[in-house]
Amino acid sequence: MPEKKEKFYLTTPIYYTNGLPHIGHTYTTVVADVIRRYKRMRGYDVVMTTGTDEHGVNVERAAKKAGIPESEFVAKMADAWRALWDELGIPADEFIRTTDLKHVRTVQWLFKLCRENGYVYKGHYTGQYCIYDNAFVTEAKPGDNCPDCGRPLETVTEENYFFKLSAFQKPLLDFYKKNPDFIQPDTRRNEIISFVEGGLKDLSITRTTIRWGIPVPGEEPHVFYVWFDALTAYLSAVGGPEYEKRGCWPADLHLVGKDIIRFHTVYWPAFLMAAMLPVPKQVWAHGWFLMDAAKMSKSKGNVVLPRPIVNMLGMDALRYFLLRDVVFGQDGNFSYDALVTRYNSDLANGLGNLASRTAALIEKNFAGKIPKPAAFKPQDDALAKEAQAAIGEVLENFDKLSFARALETIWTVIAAADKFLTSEQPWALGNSEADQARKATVLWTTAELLRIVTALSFPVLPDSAAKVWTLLGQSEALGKFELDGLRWGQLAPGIPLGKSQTLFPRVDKTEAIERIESMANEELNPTPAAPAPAASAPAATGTSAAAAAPAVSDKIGIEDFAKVEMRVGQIKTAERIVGADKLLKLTVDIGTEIRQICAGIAQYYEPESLIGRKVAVVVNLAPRKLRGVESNGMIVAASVGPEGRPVLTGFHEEVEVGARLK
Ligand code: ME8
Repeated sequence: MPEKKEKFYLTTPIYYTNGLPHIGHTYTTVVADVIRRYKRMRGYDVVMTTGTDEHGVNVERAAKKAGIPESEFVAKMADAWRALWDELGIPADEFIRTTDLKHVRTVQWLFKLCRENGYVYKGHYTGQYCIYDNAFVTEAKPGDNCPDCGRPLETVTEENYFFKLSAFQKPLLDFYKKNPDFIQPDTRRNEIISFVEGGLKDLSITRTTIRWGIPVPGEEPHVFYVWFDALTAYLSAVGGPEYEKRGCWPADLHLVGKDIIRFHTVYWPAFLMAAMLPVPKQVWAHGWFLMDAAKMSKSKGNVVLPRPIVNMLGMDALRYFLLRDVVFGQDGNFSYDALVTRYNSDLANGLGNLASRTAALIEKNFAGKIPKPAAFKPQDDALAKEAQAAIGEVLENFDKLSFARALETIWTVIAAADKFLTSEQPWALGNSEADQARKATVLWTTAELLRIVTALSFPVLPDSAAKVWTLLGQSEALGKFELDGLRWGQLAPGIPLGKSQTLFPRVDKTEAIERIESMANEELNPTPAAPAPAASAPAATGTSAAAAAPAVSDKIGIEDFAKVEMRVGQIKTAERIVGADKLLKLTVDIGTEIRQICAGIAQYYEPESLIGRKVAVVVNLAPRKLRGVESNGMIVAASVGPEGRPVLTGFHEEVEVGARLK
């Protein structure tokens, strides 16, 4: 452990404010929080920064759409991001907004340094620009789509200030060579090295086509290019021009997704080198969470939200799943099924069960006090050896950010303890002195193992590990416990167990997934007038009139109503969805095409009774997935009674399929 507390400064990306956080953003922030907790337990003085990237065309457009000034729009969004991180227990130590004055000053200062050192000049640039990614695509032709997001590029010509990125090809390559750990994982480092070896073009770092940005002093209407602006946030969060006073810079670790690695490993170190400022020590690019093999995005309607999962299973379950199920660095598919399966097997049946079983046995046999072990048998020693070896292995894997491996090791030890209890059967031992001594040894061994796995899993499971720690009678706050001192054999006999609390109640998989999806639908498509709770409201399963009904007092103009395109549809087929007892999968003829729509009416309508029936369909809803089945539209139904029974609309006269409802 470091003598004097060594600093560790880590960052997540500064997220865009034109949308709200989904599981992808949550992933990066959770990983940062795990590292922060882990490093604190290794004796470091850790500072973690996250924040919001608030400038650029996208925000300008989103604010216009919302009908409010940009500053008001971004303030609301930044509040929402910050509030969610607080709610999830992963708040930043420094939350930086790119509209903060201290940030504005830092960006202007960095530009001045780069310019004074001869790395900035004025020129013209015409290129194909992706307004969604805020980047020119140098190799694109007019009419091309963005290679990253697939959306159409726009031709943009403007007077710019350019940054002499071309001058940094050699310095960057030398830097990568001297600092082989700068870019992680290795596959990404190789990609970046070949990109830089291919030659670097100068980079335009100001814009005149954008209004909503940080002004270049004395050069209005130039504003800074969003990446020159955003990357600098890492520095403005910890002192900006006075970074030396705070002592955090250079960053020890920038955590990013693989989508933005080039900005962090080519542009960012080049800007800093040009300004003669220290360069970060490491950039770690993780993979993407995918939904059906595609990167999540709200426009595709395939985002997973964190809150419904946390409401159903708890934050620790989400943290565990994110870190356990995907190898850090690689892409992974997100599936609710895998999430709940892991929850039940590893948390409810694994750690939760071991903790409650051990505590109950100690309670019953030793009046709730940690027993004093007697002579150890070879099987006890074997378990001790396994747990002791796991300490080193887990720390090594946490150091390498191999979270899945670290957790796998911890859970192998948990399984070994379960097996140990089952084979030693302390409950079957009698009251003779020898039996009592054996019981004490077995239960002390299990409790000691539990103490070790609890300390090791704290960075990932902070709430539940703290509960088990208290249960084991440990008074020191687990977050302050120093992992370097963790050894087998430290559990003191005689201390009373603490309060027992439910850790991970087992859940029914089908029901849990239905509830999570239902809450997610409600969050993505809020129903202001819906009286029933999100989890049970049929509105949330894609059927009901409540979803389309405005709040009674909220009058809307005809132009708002006109946005909803409702047509007469005829149901062609209807079937139940395995594992989703509320949902029916329908195919519906809407005049121009046959659509697949899921409707939460299975408890009230037999599929066969629906064939041929004409119903009102909202046809211009963004597609979404319900229980993994695509739903492209919504069947309108009245929501009746306190339980919100859906009653389908009908027509008393002959109507043509596809006719619009106005
Ligand atoms: O790029 N899987 O912001 P952003 C895993 N403002 N991680 C994901 C993900 C997914 N499906 N989707 C998003 C920006 N992320 C810039 C950054 S930094 C100076 C400026 C995570 O809101 C991942 O960390 O688009 C990714 O790099 C980041 O969110 C992108 O966030």
